[in-house]
Order: sequence, then structure tokens, then C-alpha cells
Amino acid sequence: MAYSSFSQFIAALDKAGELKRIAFPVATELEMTEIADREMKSPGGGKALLFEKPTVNGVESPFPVAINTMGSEKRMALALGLGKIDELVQQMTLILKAKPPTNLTQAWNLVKQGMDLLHARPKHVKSGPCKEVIHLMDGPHTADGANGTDPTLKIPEALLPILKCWPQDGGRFITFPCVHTKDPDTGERNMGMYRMQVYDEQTTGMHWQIHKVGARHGKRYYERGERMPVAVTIGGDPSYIFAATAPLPDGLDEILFAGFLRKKSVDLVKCETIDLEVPADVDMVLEGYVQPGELRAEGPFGDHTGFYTPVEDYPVFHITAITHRKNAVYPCTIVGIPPMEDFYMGDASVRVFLPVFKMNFPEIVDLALPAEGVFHNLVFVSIRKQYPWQAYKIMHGLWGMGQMMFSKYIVVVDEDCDVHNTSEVLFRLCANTDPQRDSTFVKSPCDALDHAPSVACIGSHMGFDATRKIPGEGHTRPWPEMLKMDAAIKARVDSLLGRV
Ligand SMILES: Cc1cc2nc3c(=O)[nH]c(=O)nc-3n(C[C@H](O)[C@H](O)[C@H](O)COP(=O)(O)O)c2cc1C
Ligand SMILES: [Mn+2]
Repeated sequence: MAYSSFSQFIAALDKAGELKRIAFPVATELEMTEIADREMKSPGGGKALLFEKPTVNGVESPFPVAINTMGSEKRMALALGLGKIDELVQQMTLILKAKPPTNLTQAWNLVKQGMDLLHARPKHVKSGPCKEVIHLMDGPHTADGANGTDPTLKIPEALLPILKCWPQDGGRFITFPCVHTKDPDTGERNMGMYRMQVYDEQTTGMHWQIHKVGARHGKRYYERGERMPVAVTIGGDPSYIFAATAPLPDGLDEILFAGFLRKKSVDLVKCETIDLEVPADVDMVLEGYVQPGELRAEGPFGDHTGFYTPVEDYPVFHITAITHRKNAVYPCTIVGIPPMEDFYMGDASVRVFLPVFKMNFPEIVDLALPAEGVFHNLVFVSIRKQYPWQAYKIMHGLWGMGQMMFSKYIVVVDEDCDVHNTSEVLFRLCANTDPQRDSTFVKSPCDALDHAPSVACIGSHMGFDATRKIPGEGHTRPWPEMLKMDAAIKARVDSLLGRV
């Protein structure tokens, strides 16, 4: 099901008993983080929060702040209009396995899939709710941090309720921005989520890391010496937010993916001041440009890693227009020491793309990125092993697939191990490995946020083969059998205990 606005999603959360409204004033500076962090760390990810009276430098903003809206399995599924994420996994599997139909049921299923894919194509519309209020920002930039308060983004009637998340953050950061850019050579669209630090009323940072598609587009504009149009959307259907974070291959359009997810074409509308299109039903649009070669210090920022990322130079985003709904909501998140809201987003991504991994590597049974590894640091993968050193083939295969290149530690286990149970994986790792024989190091690009490598963005990764060893893998003794109770005894004890 598609949501026609972020507010409609909030109403759905409310109806499902998944929303807490906070009616008293709360400061966007640190206070919201403390409340949201406690909520995110409560069992199962707590509830979504709607701050109805956010204050910015002590002044109330008219835009409510929504946070932790996708921070549980149930809410992540609700965001995509599903009861369970597994429903989407089934759709992905079907599409990847689509074969010519041999009977009527199959033909009908294929037609239904075709309908779903048809919705992936966006439509072009003349206007939309995101244009209800239009501000053209043609005045000079004035840094309003001069009076000792944090700089903030302003529109004539209000301050935008952008959070300063952690005490040593370099300022306020937009944490759920969907950043729309175009490849200047091919015209291909991209929508990625890259945080934005507010510098003053009209400029922000643009934190696309070196490996991301926004950065690649930027590089081409710089090489061509052209100003780069950039549009940032906030809110709308939550599937946009999910699509912007999903690790799609470069060239696969996130707007198409969002259309597929919500089973409804995305309506695209032209920007006012730049040659880009954005979804017409979003809550806010920041239009602007990045000037080739212009860089500015960005950070520090309390990051996904649980540490502050240091100050580094990043491109600057100049805002030329802000348009918004009259009753816009400002969705955002905070990141920090796991588990946080983004774990549930990442987990959904992994599950949705598992059929793609399996298509490439049919021996893969399951895959998990445990919260402790903050996305890239730790990957558990179970396989159905057929031949010697197959675990290494899987490690190298994963290291070669898109953003899986950042996986710092990969642990491969047998198919009978539940990769979602960290304790079970550690048991296999400890029991089944001879450290020297069963590990490997590789050189690889590293996640830009990882502070451990000696040099930013490059370093080593390690793989462990924690599968049981078969002939040909250098283990020359018989492999022992793992303890297991007889099924008949288990059944008997179940019935005995059932009587108690
Ligand atoms: C809450 C959140 C914040 C993120 N912030 C950034 C960021 O500041 N910079 C960045 O490069 N990636 C960031 N990411 C990860 C990207 O959104 C993700 O890698 C995405 O797949 C990139 O899309 P692209 O391949 O189209 O560039 C963030 C992800 C989440 C969930
Ligand atoms: Mn992309």
C-alpha cells in the first residue's frame, strides 16, 4: 500500500498502537536525542515518537518531528505497507525466478507481477502537495550562528526543526534527506541518503562518501566544470526513505524501486529553480546546487559507528528554493551506539536482497548483519557446502558485490546454523576453526566511517571458514559429530512436559 504523505504513515502507526505523541515542548538540541535514544534502546525498538512542539533555539517550530518511525520489524514492514518484510522477500524471489508460464495459475501470477512492475515506472505531473508553499531563496546568505545559537535553516514563517544530535556534533544535521542527482553523461537518476550539516540559513554540507553514487555524479560535474543541480526531499511515502538507503547497484533507479515497493507509480514534479524532478507528495523539498571544487569542513558527527566521525572536507549545498506542504512533518533519525533505528532499515535491506545474493550464489542459505557490527563490520552467512574451500568463494563473492565490499569480518557457517543467533554463530566459529588454516585476509576499500584502518577508506578484511571441514580442506582427521537428541525422545519429552 502506498502512503500519500508522511502524515498518513504516522496515522497508520498511531492506529497500529506504534506511536507515542509528545505534546510538551522539547528542544531539537540534544533533548530529542536523549528521548529517542531511550526509546530505540527499549525492547524491540520501542515506539515511534512524534514531537508535536519542537523548539529550535527556544523558538517553537510549526513542523512536528517524527523519529524512530521505522525502528522495529513491525514498523519497518508497515512503512512498506506490509504485515511482514518476508512478503516482499517472496515477491523479489518470484520476480527473479520468473519463467514462461506453463499453466493458467502461473500465467495469472506473472500478470500480477507485471502489474507490480508496471507501477515501478514514474509518472510526470504538473504540480503536487510539495508545492503548497514555495520560497525562492534569492537573498544573501547570513550566518545566523553569530549570536551564539546554532545556525538553522530558515523559511520566512519558521525555523526547520533540525536536530543537533550529540553534544560534540559540529552543528545541526538533516538525518533523513533523500538526495536526488543526475549523471550528467547519461541522465540517469539517483536518490541516496547522505546527511547534511546546516552551515547557515541557506547552505549545508553534502556528505556523500567517496564510494557513493552522488559522489560519482559530483565528480563528473566537476570534471565537466559544470554546476551540479541537487534536490533534497524530506518525507512523503516512507518507501522513499527506505529506497534511498537501500544498497542498489549504481544505475538502478531508486525511484523505480520505490514505485515497485509501494505498488504505485511515483508522481514526479519539476523543481522550481533547477532541472530535476522530485516526488510530488513529499513533505519538503530543498532545491539547490553544488559548485565544482567548493569544499567545506563537515563534522564532527555522532555516527552509526557509535563514535564521532572527525571533521573532513565535503561539498557544499547551496539552497535556491524550499517548497513544502502546509502541514509538513519533519521525519528524521538519530544514529549512535547500536541498536538504533537504522539497524531495522539495514536488516530489511539485507532480507530483501537475499534473493539476489542467492541468485548469484545458490549455495547461500541465509545471511545476517548483526547489530553489533553496525552494517558492515560483521557478516554471518550460512551455506550448503559441496566442495572444498567453498566458504572462501562466498567471502570473495560477497566482497565483490556492491556495498558488501565494506564487510570487515565475514564468518561462513554450515546451513544448520542460525545466522540470526549470534551466540550459535560464535559457538561454531570457536569450535570449528583452526585460526591459521581457516582464516584469510584481503585488501579492500573500507567504509568511509570506519576509524580503525590506518588510512581512511582502505584496509584489510578478514574471513573465517567456520564450516565443518570436508576431505580436501587440509583437516586430516575424522570430523566429529555434533550432539543431537533423538527426535523420538524429544517428541516423548514434549508430551511428558505438556502434561505438567
Ligand atoms: C540514517 C542513514 C544515514 C546515512 N548517511 C550517509 C551519509 O551521510 N553519507 C553516505 O555516503 N551514506 C550514508 N548512508 C548510507 C547510504 O544512504 C547508502 O549507502 C545508500 O545505499 C547510498 O546510495 P547510493 O548507492 O545511491 O549512493 C546513510 C544511511 C542511513 C540509513
Ligand atoms: Mn543508487
